[in-house]
Amino acid sequence: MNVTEAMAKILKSEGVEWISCFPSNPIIEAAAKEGIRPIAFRHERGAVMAADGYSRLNDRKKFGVVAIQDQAGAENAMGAISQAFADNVPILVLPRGSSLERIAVRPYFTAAITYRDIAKHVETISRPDMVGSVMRRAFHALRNGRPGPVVVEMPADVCDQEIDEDKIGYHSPKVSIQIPAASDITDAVTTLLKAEKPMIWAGMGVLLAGATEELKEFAELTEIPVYTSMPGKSAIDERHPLALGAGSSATTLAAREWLQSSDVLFAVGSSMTRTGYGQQVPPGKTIIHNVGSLEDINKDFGVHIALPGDTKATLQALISEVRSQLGDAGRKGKTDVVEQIARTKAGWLETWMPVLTDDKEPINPYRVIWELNQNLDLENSVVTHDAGSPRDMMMPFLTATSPHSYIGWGKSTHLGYGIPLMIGAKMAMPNRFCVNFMGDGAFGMSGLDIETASRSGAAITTIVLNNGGMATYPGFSPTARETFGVSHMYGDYAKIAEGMGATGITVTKPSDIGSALKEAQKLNAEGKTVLIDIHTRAEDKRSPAGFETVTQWTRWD
Ligand SMILES: Cc1ncc(C[n+]2csc(CCOP(=O)(O)OP(=O)(O)O)c2C)c(N)n1
Ligand SMILES: [Mg+2]
Repeated sequence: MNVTEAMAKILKSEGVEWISCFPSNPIIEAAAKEGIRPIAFRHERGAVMAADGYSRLNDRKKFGVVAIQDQAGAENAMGAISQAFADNVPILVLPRGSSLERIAVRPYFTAAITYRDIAKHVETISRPDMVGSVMRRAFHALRNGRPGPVVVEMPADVCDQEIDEDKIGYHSPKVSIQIPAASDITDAVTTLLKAEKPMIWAGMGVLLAGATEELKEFAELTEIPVYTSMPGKSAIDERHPLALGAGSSATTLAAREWLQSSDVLFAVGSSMTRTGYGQQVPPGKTIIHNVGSLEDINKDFGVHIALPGDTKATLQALISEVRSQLGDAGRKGKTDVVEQIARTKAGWLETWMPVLTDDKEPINPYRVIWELNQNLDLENSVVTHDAGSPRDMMMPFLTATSPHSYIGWGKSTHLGYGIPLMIGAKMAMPNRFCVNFMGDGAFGMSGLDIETASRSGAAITTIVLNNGGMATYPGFSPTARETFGVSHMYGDYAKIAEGMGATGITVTKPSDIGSALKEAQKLNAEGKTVLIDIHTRAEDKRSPAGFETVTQWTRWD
């Protein structure tokens, strides 16, 4: 067998069931021969984004694998790999490489060099007998330490060479669980129980560690409310009385209030990265920080008690410490935190109800979110936003229920991620209704992968908020916009979807959104991909700030 075939055998032995790809790379054929299904996307970025979606829902037990060609293919994939890197998502990227003698010769693009800044681990197979050790390091990096893209570049001359099966020498790496020091666990619990107004900041690490039950139990035992970061959304059921909500730069009023006034913040399963796509943490708080990657502790904040280690094991240790300090019931029912949250939530929702239930035309995008909450079986769905205003409108208002019922993503937020991300999600959870919520600008970045969804049978639903422009930038470049039409665009997206084998539904009346969503769920269950083109207006209101409206334009006026 040759080195490429040896790699396919290793992938098979690691339980890889499918790979996303864009031809050509001989691993596609070798994988197919091993019974690993290749799904070709319309663009390398889409293939990477789908691998990302698959990994996010598999909690580091299975990984998205993506195969692409050298040069143009490897160059084209960079945006999506950068996004997976920014969000700490473990994917295996397999770019074909040139023959070894071209690696340092201009203008050849060498992924193993250029990807170093956007990958957790990068390696080239530079000799046939290295395939086993390179792949061992790759799977170790996927399973252990900070998650992130892992790249194995496959030089053409090396990968075409023969290798005896008994020389592959692959060893499958296991997960190593690390736990914080016992004295730090005791200090953390003592500090949290003494605090005046503690809160929990839960990140994606809670989901990846499969620690959502432990998070709930710890919050209930201590009556400490839980905020989730954008990637952490769905780590707690947002109907839970201790749930404050999730945040990008927008969030719920309850979350904002707690973030402002809490004295002790316990970050769990979160890198606590300062980002414009997240809530800010005001100075002066005592910070307790759990995360798997030690290098994230003291990165953006001075941390008082560091709990580096596996998030599930850490929460379990904290739960037993609370029990040993307070007894089995903890302090359940002994604080008025639940009432405080309920009061804030009720007042906030009351002010937002006219927006959420707005029945004017063109449709208010918040009304679409309201209808999603009413018409989806939320526990059995996976919902995601896209870059720009769809993200900030969804974050406070779409109710995440079961773990992974929502995918919050984006630290550089690549427009158009939503469609391929949902194809990957559907591959991971074929029985869930997978829906992405994007603007018409975002559609332009990945719209042709609707055809990938139709062709592959990964039946997803795409909602396009068709406002004919970019509401994300209301006052942006007035001369360029008014004189030259920059940021205006048009399209009959339902018709485009029909041309790609999907069902297109156009909605212009708020009262028709619910039935369109029901129809989409029925069609997806029958294996048919759906696009709902909703004629919306630009909407600038963001939670929890005021209701000021800046944007006056809309194409449908
Ligand atoms: C690849 C990429 N380029 C640029 C951006 C910056 N960006 C964020 S939102 C946005 C406009 C989105 O327009 P649309 O999808 O129509 O949503 P709307 O603003 O109208 O709600 C742009 C250009 C981005 N996120 N990703
Ligand atoms: Mg738009």
